[in-house]
Amino acid sequence: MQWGGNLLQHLPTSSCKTLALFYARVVMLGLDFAGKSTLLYKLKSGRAVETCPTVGFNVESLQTPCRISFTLWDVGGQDNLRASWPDYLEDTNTLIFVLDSTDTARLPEAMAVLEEVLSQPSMAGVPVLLLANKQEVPGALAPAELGERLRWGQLARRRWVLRGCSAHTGQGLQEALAILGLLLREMRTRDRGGYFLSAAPSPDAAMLMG
Ligand SMILES: Nc1nc2c(ncn2[C@@H]2O[C@H](COP(=O)(O)OP(=O)(O)O)[C@@H](O)[C@H]2O)c(=O)[nH]1
Ligand SMILES: [Mg+2]
Repeated sequence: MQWGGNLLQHLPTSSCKTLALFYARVVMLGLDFAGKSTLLYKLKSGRAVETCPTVGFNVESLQTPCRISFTLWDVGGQDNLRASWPDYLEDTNTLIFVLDSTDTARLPEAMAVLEEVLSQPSMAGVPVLLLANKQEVPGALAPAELGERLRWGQLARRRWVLRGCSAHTGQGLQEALAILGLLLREMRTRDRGGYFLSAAPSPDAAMLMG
């Protein structure tokens, strides 16, 4: 189940060929234990590696399927580390926010933290890819169920997409990368004075919004 429609079918088949290459900065945040570091290394190496709590950050260079190169910053999510998050947010092209779909008890905390991050001046207009991780766990909240619990404060003011995934099995990760590529490309269009924040979004824009 996905939230925001099947974006991949709306990707023009020619988009990979016509894409100008550029280098982007993507920051990945979320509560501790959401699975951020596991996601980072699964994306980098294809393997589910054992992680320990991140103190500071991890960073890797990756590519979207359309060959947009980006650095993915995985910043420690423990309570006492969150004060440093604003230091990482300057010049962020897209935020990935990871949710633990099995941790309904901490969902309100995750939403409050997301809201605070998005209220930083440097995050104005920055699109958000919400990853509902740990989908392979029986009883995990489906993305649509999570979507119904999302707060609409800062999210309503920007492009966002919610997808389910599993850093353990790799389920949903290629789709997530493809969507990330779309968001980065649109962000770039906006920076060039394109349609991204215009009053009448494109049909794809409508598909992307939750
Ligand atoms: N079942 C399951 N466990 C996961 C998944 N992703 C991460 N984990 C586990 O969740 C725990 C926290 O992962 P970690 O990547 O360190 O979380 P972080 O604090 O957000 O960086 C670890 O025990 C991971 O093995 C997933 O997709 N499914
Ligand atoms: Mg970590």
